[in-house]
Amino acid sequence: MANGVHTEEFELTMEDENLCAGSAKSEASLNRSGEEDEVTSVVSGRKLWRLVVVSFALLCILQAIFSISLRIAFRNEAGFKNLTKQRDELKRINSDIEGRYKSLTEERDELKRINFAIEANSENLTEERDALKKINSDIVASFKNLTEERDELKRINFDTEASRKNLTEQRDELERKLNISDSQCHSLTEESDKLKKRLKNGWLYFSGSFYYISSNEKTWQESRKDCIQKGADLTIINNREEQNFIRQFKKYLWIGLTDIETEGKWKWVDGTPLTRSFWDSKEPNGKTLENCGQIKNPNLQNNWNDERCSNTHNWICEEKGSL
Ligand code: MMA
Ligand code: CA
Repeated sequence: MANGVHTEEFELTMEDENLCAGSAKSEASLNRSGEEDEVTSVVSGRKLWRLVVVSFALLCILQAIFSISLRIAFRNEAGFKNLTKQRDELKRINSDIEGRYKSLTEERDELKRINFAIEANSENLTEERDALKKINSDIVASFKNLTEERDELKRINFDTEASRKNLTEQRDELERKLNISDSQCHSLTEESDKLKKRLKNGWLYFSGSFYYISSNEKTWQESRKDCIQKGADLTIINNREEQNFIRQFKKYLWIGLTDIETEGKWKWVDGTPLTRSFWDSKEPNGKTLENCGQIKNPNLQNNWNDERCSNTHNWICEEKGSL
């Protein structure tokens, strides 16, 4: 189609050129047929002719331009439609852009307003920031002081705790000692009272023991019962010193010695067998009739006698103890 258009255009151009060439040939033949005397009229005719030719040429040129314009216009009709379409599309795009522009403008204005507000607040915020910085600085300083104070208090508390623990231990120790002392004091007081009472009631002290000598007479069994009732028992003689101590009272006295269980097998009232004895020279002689021990002749160093248990005599009790 494009080639067809070009061919048509070329033919028209050639036609125009032939027309113009024909005009030029006519002008040349007129020039050749003119007379000298008819110069003026010829000149005028030539001028007119030239005018005609020029006008015709101009008309040719205009026709050519017109034809070309028509061809171009015709050829561009589709392009025109396309351009219209593009224009509409561009219009639509432009409308969109305008919408967006409007929206952006509004957003810009909003941002300007916000920016303005921010700028307005910026100064206040800066002041507040500086104030907060100062407050923060004060808090940091205060925190440091408090931390130091806390550490100092911790140290003091630690010392106090150690001191308290030490004091508590000392107190407990003193209380323990005091309790012991109390207990000992109580015990000693009781002991003292007991001893005072004993001494007041005629008890005698000798070498780690208290002795009681009866003022009446009883059988051996009743005598022993009395001693036990007094918290003591009939006397056990362990050595010469004790023997002499008892001998000095110059009385016949039941002592805590018996062979009542087995004849001849003498035992003390605490169950221990007799090992150190102070029998009179002919004693013991009572066999199964005399089964209870007795201090008899005070003038003799060895003065024990076996005696009938049912006889009545004074007796001597003994209880271990100290002053
Ligand atoms: C009493 C009695 C005896 C003792 C003789 C010693 C007469 O009996 O005490 O036990 O052996 O005296 O003479
Ligand atoms: Ca005897």
